[in-house]
Amino acid sequence: MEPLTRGSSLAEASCVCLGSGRFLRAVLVPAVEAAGLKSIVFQTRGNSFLSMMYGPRRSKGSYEVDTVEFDGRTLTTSHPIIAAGTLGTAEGQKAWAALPAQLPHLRVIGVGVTEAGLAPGTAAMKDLCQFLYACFKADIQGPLSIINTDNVPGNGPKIRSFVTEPTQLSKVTALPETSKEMEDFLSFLDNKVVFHSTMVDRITSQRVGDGDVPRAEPLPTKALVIEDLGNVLPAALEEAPGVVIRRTAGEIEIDHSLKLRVANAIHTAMVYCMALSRMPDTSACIGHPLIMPYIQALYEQDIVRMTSMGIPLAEVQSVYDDWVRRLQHPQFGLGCLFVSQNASQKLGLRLLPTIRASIDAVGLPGPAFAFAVAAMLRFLTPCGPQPRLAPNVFMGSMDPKPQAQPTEDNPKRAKRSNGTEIVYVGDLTADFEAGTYSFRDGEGTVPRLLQAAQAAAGAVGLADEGKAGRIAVLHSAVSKVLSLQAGLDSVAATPFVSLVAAYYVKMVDGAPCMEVLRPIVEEAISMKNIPVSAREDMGTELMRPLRPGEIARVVRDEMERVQVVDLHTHLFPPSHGDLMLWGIDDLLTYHYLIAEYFQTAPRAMAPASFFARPKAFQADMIWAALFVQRSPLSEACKGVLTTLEKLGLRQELRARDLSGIRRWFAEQDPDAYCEKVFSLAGVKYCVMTNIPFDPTEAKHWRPAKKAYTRRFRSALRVDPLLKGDWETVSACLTAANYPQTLEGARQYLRDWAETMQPEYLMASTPHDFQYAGKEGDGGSCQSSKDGKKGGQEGIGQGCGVTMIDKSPKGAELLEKVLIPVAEELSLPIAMKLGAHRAVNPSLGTAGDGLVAADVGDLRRLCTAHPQVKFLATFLARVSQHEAAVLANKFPNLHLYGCWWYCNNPSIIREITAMRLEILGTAFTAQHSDARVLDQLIYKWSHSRRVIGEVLAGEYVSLAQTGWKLTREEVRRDVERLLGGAYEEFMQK
Ligand code: FIX
Ligand code: ZN
Repeated sequence: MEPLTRGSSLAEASCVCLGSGRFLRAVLVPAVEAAGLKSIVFQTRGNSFLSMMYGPRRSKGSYEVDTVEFDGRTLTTSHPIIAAGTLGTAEGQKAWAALPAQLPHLRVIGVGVTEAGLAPGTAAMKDLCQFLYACFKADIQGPLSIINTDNVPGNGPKIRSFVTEPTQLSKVTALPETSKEMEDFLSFLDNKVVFHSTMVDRITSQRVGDGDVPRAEPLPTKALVIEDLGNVLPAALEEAPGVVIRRTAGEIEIDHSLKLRVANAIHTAMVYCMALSRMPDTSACIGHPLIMPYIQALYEQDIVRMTSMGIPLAEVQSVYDDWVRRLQHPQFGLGCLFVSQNASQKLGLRLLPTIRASIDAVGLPGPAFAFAVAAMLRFLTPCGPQPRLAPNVFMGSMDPKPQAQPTEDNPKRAKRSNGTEIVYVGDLTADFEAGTYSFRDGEGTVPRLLQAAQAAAGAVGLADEGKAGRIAVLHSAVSKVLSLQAGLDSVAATPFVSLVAAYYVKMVDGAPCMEVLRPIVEEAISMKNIPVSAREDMGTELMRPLRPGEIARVVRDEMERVQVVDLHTHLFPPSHGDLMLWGIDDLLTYHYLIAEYFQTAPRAMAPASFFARPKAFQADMIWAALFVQRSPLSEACKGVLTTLEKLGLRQELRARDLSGIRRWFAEQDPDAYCEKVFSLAGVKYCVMTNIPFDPTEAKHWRPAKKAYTRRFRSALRVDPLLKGDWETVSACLTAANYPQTLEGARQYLRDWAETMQPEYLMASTPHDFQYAGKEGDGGSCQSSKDGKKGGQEGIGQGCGVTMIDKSPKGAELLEKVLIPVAEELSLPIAMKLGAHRAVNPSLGTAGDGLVAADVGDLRRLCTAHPQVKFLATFLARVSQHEAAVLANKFPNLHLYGCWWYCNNPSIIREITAMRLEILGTAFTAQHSDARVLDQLIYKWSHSRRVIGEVLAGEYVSLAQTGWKLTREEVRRDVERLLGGAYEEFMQK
């Protein structure tokens, strides 16, 4: 053995590692290195590590570790060590025994030998004992800390007992010569050596193509917890990243319980339903519409109850937050079937403590927890023919594949299938295509019990009269399993067992487990189901006065957490086929970017020829001009970057790889992707813009209304009315057999409102719009086109039914069609004021500009119609102040959002601050106006950040007056600003 770098000496080492496995290399050595300690690493068998360090690839005495960040970037770090050795050769053994005599500064002995090595009489324990004896002989003063990285609770005392047990001692090669020496050695172990208990945690695999380099997730908050009751560890170790030192007895047990009951339990609760739904890997939870809210419900309804053990909520919450983040690392998912092993045992270890805590506290754990147990039992139910397999191995079958067929409406939808049988561990296999898996569960007691119950239930029959009998048979099997495996046979547990049985029966009777889960999640989302006591636990934290220094962080958290209502978008659900815009080409051809492109486009690229080309061509042009030849600095460009980055496409973005980005989008299924976007963007629901005058859209409503998810609500858009575009209106009336009268137009709106069930009626005003007030109120309607007095001009009989012989103007149609219908149907009118359409007509939508609208129009409307509610947003920055003052005067007016040219961070900042100062929280801070689904991701992420910064600033100035604020109040205000105030206004 020789030092790896010239000029260094073995004597510099203060840490020796027995083993060279991933935890030692990716956790312990970097930790002691951060504390300024140098290490020697001995592998227990073979010589791969040794030859890497000394062989031709020898790289200045360091080995590498790859850390894959959450955004996909890989960070490679080098870790210098003093020397490396192996216990796999006689020579290495000798070097090992001779080492302590050369290490005057030895303080830490790392032991990483796998769980099997942690037993009495193993080679590893012998080697450790040998080494400690050599330390004793060398009179090392210590204290010596044994730090094990094998993650076995109570590992410190366990290793101590293995090392000191007599048979072990008798194996030490250089036996203590006399019994006196043996006594001295034992007292050395007692006095100079501390066997610390530890907990280690970092998911680590290996670099692709180079098994010698560990590839790890970012350091978790508690990568290495060490119990140090006697305070003997080198002090600097406490500062090392990922290291937590516990100095009070019992603390590390709490760390273990937290890991079991939060992280491990969540893994167990998710993998069975995921595997049954044919998801091979836990990372499929990322953006999944049901799995992530399910996890949240498990936590909020039950897991959080760890506070009853005296653990502060903040601690439980931080373990949960850390785990949820790690779970969503796209590159460190674990095989669902791999995690599913030893189900019954895990039921006892990971789920039972929480089930008991909830039963004790409120009598019944939440439905999500009952579902978790039911899904596990469904997984453990042998299904279909049972071929001859190894003893205690059974076959199960997954849920049927969802029936999503490509439709004409949705050509982008494509299904791929390439499943084959895989070995997921040892002799167990799965075929995600065929939907089968083999599994083992201890001695097979539970699967056999469930199998027998299935057979008995089958014999009772599926007929109606047999149904109750079947249910009783299955119910009693579930109850037996839970009493056998989890001791859940008390009277107190009965309601829980019944709930598990109810879900289980549904699943074995054919309901896919995701369908059983869906209503549970929906109910949890609506928060109805969170038990009162859990709310109380959380309440303590929510109601604690915040320190000024915490405000910014709490506001940021709450801003991230809130599910927003997006009250105006141009989005459509997947059921609307091509009307749903999504994906990279739609993102790049957003009209904001088209306008930006034409600012500098070559003369040869005339708008007409640009628009005549396919969308992909247009996207290529824009990509090249705005993202390759220039830096994408504008808000619209940055939006594309944020969106792609949040979708996990950072690598492609960095490589400016448009084809790679396109490939990624081509693989997405529109329905699943749509849910993913809503969940990534944190949008509860959005309001669409539904235009009955547009035939391509109208066909999705009539004759049969398309069904769409709770994510989409409708708004009935009537711009042609305010524009005074009687030509369009009357063409639509004629086509649909309505008379060309004002009453015809009103009936047309009533009928469409009946069809669309809109949230509100909506219109943007033309740039020359003028509204003078209500007839008879001293005001009059004026024409939108020529500014002449409107009144009854152009209409046969005012609001009557006579045919119209001249075109009515915009303000008149507002007054005589829109307002009466809004009043009659109690629908608010949403106004968008300040657009100047077609400033450059050749650019289409991209050619719309802005004017400073007359805020007085809105004032006159609010005055003239106090019984009608108006939602309003202005496009020009100059209008914002006057509008805020107006909203302060009229309870029937609600301001919303920073629209279009105001949707830039600098202007959002200014408008939001001004609105908060004038209106408090009685307004809606933002709407996205997204036209392309994916834009929800960036528009909301950017806005959350800016609005949060402004709000935090306002709170800090509140705090300066001595005003105490709680997280609950911050949460209430944030919810109000991003949807709550709108919903309150709508309820008014
Ligand atoms: O009138 C509107 O709803 C505007 O939002 C649109 O006309 C505009 O094109 C837009 O998309 C702005 O964001
Ligand atoms: Zn819009």
